[in-house]
Amino acid sequence: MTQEKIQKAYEQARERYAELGIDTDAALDALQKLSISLHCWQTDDVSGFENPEGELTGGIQATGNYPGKARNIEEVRQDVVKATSLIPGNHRLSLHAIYGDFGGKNVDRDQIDIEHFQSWIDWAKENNMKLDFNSTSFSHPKSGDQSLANRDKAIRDFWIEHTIRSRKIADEMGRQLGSPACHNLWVHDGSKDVTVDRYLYRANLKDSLDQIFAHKFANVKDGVESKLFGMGLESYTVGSHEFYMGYAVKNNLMCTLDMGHYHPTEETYDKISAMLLFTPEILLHVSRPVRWDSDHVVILNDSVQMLAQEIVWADAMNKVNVGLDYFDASINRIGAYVIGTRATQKAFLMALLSPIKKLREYEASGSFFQRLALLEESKALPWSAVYDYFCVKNGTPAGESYIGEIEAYEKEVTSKR
Ligand code: RNT
Ligand code: ZN
Repeated sequence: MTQEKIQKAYEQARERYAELGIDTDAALDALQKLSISLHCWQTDDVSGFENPEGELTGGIQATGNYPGKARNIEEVRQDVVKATSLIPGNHRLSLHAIYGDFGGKNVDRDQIDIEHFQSWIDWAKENNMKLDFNSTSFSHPKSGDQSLANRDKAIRDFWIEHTIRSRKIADEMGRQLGSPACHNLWVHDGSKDVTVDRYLYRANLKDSLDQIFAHKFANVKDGVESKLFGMGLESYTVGSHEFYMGYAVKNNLMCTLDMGHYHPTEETYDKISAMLLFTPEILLHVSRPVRWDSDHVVILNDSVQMLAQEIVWADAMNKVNVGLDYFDASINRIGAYVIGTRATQKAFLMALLSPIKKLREYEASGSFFQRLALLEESKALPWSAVYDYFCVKNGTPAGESYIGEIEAYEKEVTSKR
């Protein structure tokens, strides 16, 4: 596809959309403002730098053994730079606490501090990126099954200290980079089999969170993420959806909605308009569960499209923080980033280009056949010509042409690791 052809196709698309009263240039401006938070853990299957060879625990698992995973901080950065060069727009990077610049030293989780992330902040500045942050409860000798909800107060205190420090680091990232950092709190906490003291663990978790959030930070937006279950922890989850929904509403925090954390037929999109009435903002983990919380690479499926529609139609793009969360170790990892981020952008673009005014008119007048017909027809409008143009405008490859670039990077860089 030449630039000329892309330009021509865009002009035709613009005319077609104009017939429906849709302004493609306005949609492009809105898409340009959408900063997606790329999850650093796709580069190395959630290994981090404390003990890259160690086991991933905490009820989550990365499956696959594709060669070329990042082994250290330089390689993570190099891969993120490569991925973002193939994704149009300006994006954020979400770090986990195990990705600190520890300089070969053993820094325990209750000892992490700003100094271990200063080089990330400097790197982010140089690369024109903003940062988000996550405390890390898994893959540690004190992880156990319940982290912040553990029966043992010493264990809870350890994770409380870790999480407060994580939020402090996020605050400094937000301050230095001039954009509040989202801090996401996801901890594993459950049990494998029938549990009788369910109230006790939840009371423990609530108390731990109260201590954590008693500390106020001006440059952090706090999200709390629920989960349906963890692997090996199938019978009981302390931090269930009801638990965190209640906690977030009471404490004016964001709920983090991970698309893999609900029942298989339960859709995330329908939670947006309900939650925004009761919580300040939302943090999203765009993901793709296949039969379970499998964290497959995001694709342009119905769930992601409907999620984007809900956000756009609720006029909530400035209240929803879009982050990704998947870790596929079975395919080229940089390719995984590029596919998932571009798919997320496409979903938002389609939503921004939907004939919502007309759809609302149909709905208000009870014209339901017409509403469904227009929804169906709008799926096939030439949004991809608009996306190609968006890519060219941002100096990134349009269409499938990024495949060759990732193959070249694999040949020159990742296959030699
Ligand atoms: C796990 C949660 C959590 C993690 C990351 C690594 O089920 O989705 O968000 O995937 O923090
Ligand atoms: Zn998640």
